[in-house]
Amino acid sequence: MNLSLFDVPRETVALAEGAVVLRGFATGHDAALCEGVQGVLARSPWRHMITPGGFRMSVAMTNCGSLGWVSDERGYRYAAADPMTGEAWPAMPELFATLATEAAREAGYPYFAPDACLINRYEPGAKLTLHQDRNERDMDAPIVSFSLGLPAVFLFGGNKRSQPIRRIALVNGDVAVWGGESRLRYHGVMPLREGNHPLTGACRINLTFRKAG
Ligand code: MD6
Ligand code: FE
Repeated sequence: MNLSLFDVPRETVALAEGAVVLRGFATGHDAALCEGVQGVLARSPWRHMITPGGFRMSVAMTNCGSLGWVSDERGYRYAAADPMTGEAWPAMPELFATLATEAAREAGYPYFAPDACLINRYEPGAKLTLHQDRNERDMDAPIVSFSLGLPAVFLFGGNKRSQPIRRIALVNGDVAVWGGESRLRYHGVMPLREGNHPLTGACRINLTFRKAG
């Protein structure tokens, strides 16, 4: 094995019923995942979507897979075509789907077959306010979320917005898997701190895999 300064040994951390962080799960695949992201970007570039309330999101996004998450003045939803290009979203790289299925299995969800991968880019200051993921049709399927590049502080609350919130550091290679009793928990990401990562430079990239359709 070839551990660098940025690698984390594998470990499973329970967050709540149905939710775990697989520390270091994707560390050995981080460069290949980033290459996959570059391939997606060549056809569906980063963009800052607009919230239904009319605000520009600080996180830049794109998607791959047969469905992609989109937001605009009309609301949040999944769409088969990229509204920016009018074309289908780029296909999900095989490695993405394979790793997402394997991470879900390790977390106790043996049949996860994602049809959507939302790709998020956080630059310093970018954040995701507390939200629930509720646009997917099948709430029995978990969400599988890969962190690449700079570390972030993940906010993990309860099923009501008012419940207490835990803070969890997510670093390059960590994978959060989220389902069952935890599927509708509120969560978010604190404003990203400045930094430089050998893989991604001055940003964090997050891949969240869903069964959306
Ligand atoms: C992020 N993730 O980590 C944003 N949602 O950048 C999410 O919003 C998320 O990580 C549901 C389940 C896991 C997640
Ligand atoms: Fe989310």
